[in-house]
Amino acid sequence: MLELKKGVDILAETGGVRTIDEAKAIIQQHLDAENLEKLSPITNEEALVKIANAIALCEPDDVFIDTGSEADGALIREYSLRKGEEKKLAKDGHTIHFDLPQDQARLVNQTFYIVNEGEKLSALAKSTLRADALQYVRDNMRGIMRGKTMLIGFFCRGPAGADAAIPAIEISSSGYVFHSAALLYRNCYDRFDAEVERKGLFFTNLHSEGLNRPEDVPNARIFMDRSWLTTYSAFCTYAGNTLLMKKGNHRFSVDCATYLRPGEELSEHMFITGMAGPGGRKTYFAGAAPSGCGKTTTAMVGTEFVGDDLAQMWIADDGTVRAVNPEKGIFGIVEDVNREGDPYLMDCLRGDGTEVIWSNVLIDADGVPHWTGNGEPAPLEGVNFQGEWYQGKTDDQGNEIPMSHKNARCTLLCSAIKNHATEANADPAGVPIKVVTYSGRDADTMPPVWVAKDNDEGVAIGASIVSAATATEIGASGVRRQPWANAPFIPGPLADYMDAQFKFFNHANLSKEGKPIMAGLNYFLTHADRGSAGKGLLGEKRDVKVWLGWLELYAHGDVEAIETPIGYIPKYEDLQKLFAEIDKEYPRSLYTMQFSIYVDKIVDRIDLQTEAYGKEENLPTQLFEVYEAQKVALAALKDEHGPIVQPDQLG
Ligand code: SPV
Ligand code: MN
Repeated sequence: MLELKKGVDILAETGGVRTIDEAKAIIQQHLDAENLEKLSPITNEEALVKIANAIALCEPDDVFIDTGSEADGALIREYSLRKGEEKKLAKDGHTIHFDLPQDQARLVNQTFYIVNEGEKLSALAKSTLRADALQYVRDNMRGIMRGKTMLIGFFCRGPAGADAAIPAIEISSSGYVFHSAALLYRNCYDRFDAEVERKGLFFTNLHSEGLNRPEDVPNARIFMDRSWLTTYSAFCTYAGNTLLMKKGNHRFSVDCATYLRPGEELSEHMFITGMAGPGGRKTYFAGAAPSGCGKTTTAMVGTEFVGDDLAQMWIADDGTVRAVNPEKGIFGIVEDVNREGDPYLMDCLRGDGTEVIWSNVLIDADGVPHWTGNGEPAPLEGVNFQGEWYQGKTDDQGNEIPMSHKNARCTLLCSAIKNHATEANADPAGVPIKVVTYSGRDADTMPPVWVAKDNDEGVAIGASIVSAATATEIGASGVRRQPWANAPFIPGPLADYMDAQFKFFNHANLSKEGKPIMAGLNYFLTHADRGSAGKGLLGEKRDVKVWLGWLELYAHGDVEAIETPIGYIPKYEDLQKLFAEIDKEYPRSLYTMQFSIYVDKIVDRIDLQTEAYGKEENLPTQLFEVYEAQKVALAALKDEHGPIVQPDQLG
């Protein structure tokens, strides 16, 4: 359930502004003539009341309205440098921002949904009662911007006018957050009122870093008020905790899709990318992967890269699934980004002419950034996320401190990347999604690629993603279930979200050609887990092109596949041809290792998922039907061929 405008509006309660006249008086009092003039095109009364309340609560010294103009962008960059939030690097347009050592990733244990009494949430979500959140905001955010400037900007999460695009207000005292917002989100100052009118709602985000001291980080909170579509964030700077147009508003978008347009719209933690196929056709993919599992790299393998993190999807009148990227930039992990795996991104990071905000990498004495896994000689010393650094430096537990944090990032415009489909990313019609993929970090069970036999099985692939924990979330460890790679961002019960997935991918309005195929991807199989004496992973980053290339062909019926109980897998000869196109030998022995069906392991996985989902209330029965049918087929397969079945025993 999603009940909008239910319970106390914390911002209004703490700001004390109730009417548009009171709001106008506060605004008049705190904005200088220039900024008043800049705010004048914004006439939406609800938006003005939100802004006035934010001012009344946070008590900034002054207020700056970001119109998205070049001049305003320059002022924001200057403000960030003046405050010391960013520093210039040797290369023109490059800056470094350090988050406090305690604030290097999403603070999952300090991130809460605000709930009303009696409201049901996802079993995987942390929540706090409305009254407690109100108390926190009152105690901690009153006057938090004293001595600072409040920056206010108007954005749209998606090309203005797109069916699934949603407008958002960003309010922060951080120049870094606003500089990042300028690269990552579409400014929609000119069309904000119209977009709110069209969509019928907007999101509001309020952040302040406060004094930005390590001792304050334990008191940092990230709140999402589902009922009032407003986020609050204090005492942190890491963009995943502060630039809440990203994951904070993604959570609201999931709610809006699930409860306001169930089965008609989806909001996913997915890249969007296109692959050129035979005859110059373009086939678009949307793919989910948990944080830190190669989503950005996969997106950039496409010939028509659209976005690397989020997708807003809907069913269009022409019977296709359409997707827009709510962002226009990337906030990408830099660890292991190198020439071989990510050539276009490396051109931006090491070449001239791209504006880049680096965060939490090592800066050497010459003002050059360095990071782990870049394939370049490492400097002996410099400054990184924890201060002075030299090779071999250890922390107080005796562990070696890496050159750059595992979650160190680069922020830049997508359009800077050579294969970016900038026009497609600006089109409110979105791109037609023909292939949907789900991937995790799975060392030992699923093959590199398999296609669901129907879309119920496809939804089950999404439901069954697992991964090893990654560095993007503080406090996580071990192997975990990662439903749709979206679970951290699903506010309501998983059953509701899952039901919307089954409805969406089987929607009666989808045409035969428009209905996407759904597939699993896994780049993380290891030699050891496939009984080989070899070391490390069975595949390499460049293989991604082959897996996507095969799916592109399969989606158009240009290749045949081998049927297995879990879905369709590629034939050796087709893969061999695709590997030849990337100048790589593809021995049959490798194919056999990668695509053999490890029956017992898959059954164990199904049992794990069945048990875990069995604990959720009102789960759609289709999921259990898919699992049960697969188990029966796997048992029959094992009876016939034993526990490990090679693809040539099936073909
Ligand atoms: C992720 O962790 O999935 C990200 C970065 O995309 S964050 O903004 O922290 O969510
Ligand atoms: Mn993400």
